[in-house]
Amino acid sequence: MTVERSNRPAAPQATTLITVAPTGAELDKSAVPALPVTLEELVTTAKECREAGAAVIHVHIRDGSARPTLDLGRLSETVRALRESTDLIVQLSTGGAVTDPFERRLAVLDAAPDGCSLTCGTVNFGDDVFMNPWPFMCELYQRTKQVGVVPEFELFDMGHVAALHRLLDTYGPPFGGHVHCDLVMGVPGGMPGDAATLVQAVAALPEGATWSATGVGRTTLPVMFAALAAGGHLRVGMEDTVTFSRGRPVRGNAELVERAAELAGLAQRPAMTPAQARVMLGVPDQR
Ligand code: KMH
Ligand code: ZN
Repeated sequence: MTVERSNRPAAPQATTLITVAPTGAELDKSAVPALPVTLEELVTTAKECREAGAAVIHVHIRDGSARPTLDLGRLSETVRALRESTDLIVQLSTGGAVTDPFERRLAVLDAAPDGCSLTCGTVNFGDDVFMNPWPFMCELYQRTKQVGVVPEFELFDMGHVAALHRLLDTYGPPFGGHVHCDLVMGVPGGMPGDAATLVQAVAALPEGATWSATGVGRTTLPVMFAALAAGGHLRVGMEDTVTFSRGRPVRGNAELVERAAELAGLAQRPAMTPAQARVMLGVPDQR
């Protein structure tokens, strides 16, 4: 599907926003021992990633058995702990796991994060389906505005870009006043993780929007290089890739952030601080 180019996203910035997505909902701790699944592991990872150049943390949490959960008590405790131990912008996932019901995903906002993810459409997700029907998107978007949480629009496919335009046309700008998107590329069932697709998606974004990109699995590096070349920001982390280089597993999230910061520095757009990211994204200071 082709989405018409209607306008221009924001001009490239002098610095690069690095978001770390350390855990995700899909991987098993038993298969990936370096995955942070306890609150203690998550806080340690967050501190290391902040040190390495991250400004935003995209958070999925696990229960006592390391299974994905949207338990509100745990989510609230996680937001508190991350705020106490770092100045990272705390973005909770409203995507959760593919099995999470819509009501639980909406209730994530009650944990009062700085930001949340908001996926702009349903997408095949490997053998599963990640459900984001239009009424759910609308409900979630309206709630972000009511409670003052800044959404990041997750775009897995070109059709999601069109749905984002529709959402903004219908309900107006987000809380914070700024549109920031994340192109999630290379998911089996979504848009491919390559430079040509990235350029096409960026050209279709709303006027003034900023954007990050993340390439899942082996598309990590091509998407990172393409995003830097096109003036975008970066999301990295073990949610998206657990292989650092051919045959070498990721040892921890911080080395993915370090690599992203190094490449951003080489591109003459070093990593931005959380304070700079708050200004760009329209996220108010920590409450
Ligand atoms: N775990 C995926 C089904 C998000 O965080 O908002 C959804 C996901 C997107 O990770
Ligand atoms: Zn996620």
